[in-house]
Amino acid sequence: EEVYTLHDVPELAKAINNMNIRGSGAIGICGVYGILLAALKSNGKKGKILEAASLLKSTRPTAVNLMKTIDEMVSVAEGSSEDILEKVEQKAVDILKRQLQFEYDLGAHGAELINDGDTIMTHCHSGALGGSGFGGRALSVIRTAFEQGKKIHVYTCETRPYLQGARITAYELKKFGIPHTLITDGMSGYFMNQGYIQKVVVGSDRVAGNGDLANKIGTYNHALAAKANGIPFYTATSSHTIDFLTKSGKDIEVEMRNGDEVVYLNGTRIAPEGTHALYPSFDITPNELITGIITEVGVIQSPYDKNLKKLANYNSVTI
Ligand code: RUB
Repeated sequence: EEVYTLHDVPELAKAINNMNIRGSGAIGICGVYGILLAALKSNGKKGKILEAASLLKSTRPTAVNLMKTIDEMVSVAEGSSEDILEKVEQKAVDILKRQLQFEYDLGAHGAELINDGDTIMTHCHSGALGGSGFGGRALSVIRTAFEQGKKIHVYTCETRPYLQGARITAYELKKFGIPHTLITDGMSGYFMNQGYIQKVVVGSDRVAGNGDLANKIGTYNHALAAKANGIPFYTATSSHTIDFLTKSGKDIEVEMRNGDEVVYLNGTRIAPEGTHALYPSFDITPNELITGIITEVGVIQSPYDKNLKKLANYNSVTI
């Protein structure tokens, strides 16, 4: 496992921006501890906390957990420096515990959807190194089903250009002893159509109030293939990732990363000089392609604009 030692908030912001730390749950928790770090380094100065908040929020625009956890941290930074230090530290611990609880709870709800003998496809990485460590969100569902004794198999889908499905999800599945097979982004339609896959479970970077889903680029293609082949397509998320201020997927900012990340692989140029590349880091899957949204309070189904509202006041999420 790679270990990074980060000494200050600018280093943390760079690590998030450069995708050394990635996945919505993980960067949300890094936002929390980034604010705590700013508080500790400045001995509880509100100005430094606000500065850190705005730097960290500017790193990646699509995943909403980062914005929400930072706002939660900033909201308790009131009073004397001693008060601020104490409250910010307590809040950090509370948020981490809450996220872990979400992962256990949504894992239990999601596992009910998995049958003995299922092969489940997941995309990119929504796993244990993300979130607070039990399972990320998609892997929480998979891991819980596996630990219940269901004989499952996972197709982990690699994602260009960072290859997280191979490099991180496969690593974690191996660590948990879960049987798995690695495929690449373009293969999902074939395997679904040939009857290899019974369920698709992906993570989420943001769910809009109407149920539209922002997740790693390629998710939309999988959802289309799943619909065409009658395969249930789920996203595993939590109330914290549902953004009621975002009405639909059209309102979600999709992070456009540097095309050079596509053109270079491990520092070697793999396309001709002069070839230009594009890299939208996420895509939007419209709600009608989503069979269910797995959350810590249960599996939410269509009509999402009505049914998701039940979660609106949950855990200080505001409309
Ligand atoms: C990773 C990605 C993941 C979600 C959910 O994107 O899209 O599916 O973040 O992960 P990136 P989790 O690598 O660009 O950050 O369930 O761990 O929050």
